[in-house]
Amino acid sequence: MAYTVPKLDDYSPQALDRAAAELLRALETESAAVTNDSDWKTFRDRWMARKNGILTQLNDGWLKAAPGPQKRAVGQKVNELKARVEESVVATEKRLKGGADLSAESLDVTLPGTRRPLGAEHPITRTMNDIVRVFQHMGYSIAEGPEIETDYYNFESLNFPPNHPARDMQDTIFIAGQETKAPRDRLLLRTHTSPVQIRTMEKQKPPVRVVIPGRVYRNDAPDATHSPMFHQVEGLAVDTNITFRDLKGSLDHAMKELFGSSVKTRFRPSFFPFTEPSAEVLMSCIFCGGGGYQGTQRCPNCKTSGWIEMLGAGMVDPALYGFVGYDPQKVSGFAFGMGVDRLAAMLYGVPDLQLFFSGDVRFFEQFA
Ligand code: 2NL
Repeated sequence: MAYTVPKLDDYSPQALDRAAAELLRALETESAAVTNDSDWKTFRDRWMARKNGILTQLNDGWLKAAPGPQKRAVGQKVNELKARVEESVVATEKRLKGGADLSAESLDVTLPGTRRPLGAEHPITRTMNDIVRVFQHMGYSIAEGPEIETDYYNFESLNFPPNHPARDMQDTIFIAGQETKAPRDRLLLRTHTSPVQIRTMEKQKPPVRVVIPGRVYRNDAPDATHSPMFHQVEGLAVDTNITFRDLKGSLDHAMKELFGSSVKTRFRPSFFPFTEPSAEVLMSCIFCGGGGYQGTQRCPNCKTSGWIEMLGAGMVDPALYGFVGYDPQKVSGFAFGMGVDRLAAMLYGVPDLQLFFSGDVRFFEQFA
């Protein structure tokens, strides 16, 4: 039989407690019987509806009808019951929402689960991490920066003269609709990670030791050896008394860490707008040991030269320090940059760069 609010004839504390206990038993039983949303609404309304809900009935039937001297005690009891009813309604709803309903209709535990196959580490990511780790061990920090850059950070602050060919539309991917901006604020896709080194120097006083891995962009048609998006790791060391010997020693050490202590390095003159002097860094070929031949076969990796081009590097052009508030009389430094994609292709024997960007997990699993 469903509970109904009894009329109270006896307002003694004992009678009040008995009536309250009966009500709470009914509350508990009805709460336990609630199994779905619609049940819960009925339950809530039966107990809490302003119009003729059980709480309203308590107010009208017990409190208002109580004789003067008992009103205070009845009022306290009714308030207590009201709190218990509200609690129960909230708790019942929580039980419905929170607990997973394991009944057959909502979850068939015999169905196969959703497969979430693991991917495989990308060989470019691995190569990039391998390079970065060597410099981390030499005390370098890692920095990253935006791939959409301003003309200022990508070119101007790096000493690229206004008519340098790298600024040409042929090379650089520009963001459309920048004509209303001042030339230095116009946006483009960074063509190297060097802007991050400028940003690092702006934020941080020397000494600086930083490596920057990241994606860069050039307007090149994709083929076996080109991609409009590729990867670089650049590095920068600025301090007092940094010399070209530090550059040679650091990069020679880095190549030995990466490829084994028997590799040799060689430096030959080169040019970059942001370094003076500049050098190309070559490493003895790790495939043929530097001899140029594997048995009687010509080594395809070094094309019989015995050397592989690994990096570009140089002493930071003192003109750059002016852009970042360093004193060129007090500090000096070296910087280097290397392309990751072609190196990864050579190390993993991948004949076409486009395979790296296919997103086919079966290709990546071969190297994992
Ligand atoms: C390459 C050559 C290089 C740098 C990058 C650099 C950055 C600053 C100052 C001076 Cl902020 N230099 N970067 C220097 C020499 C070479 O990259 O062949 N990269 C793939």
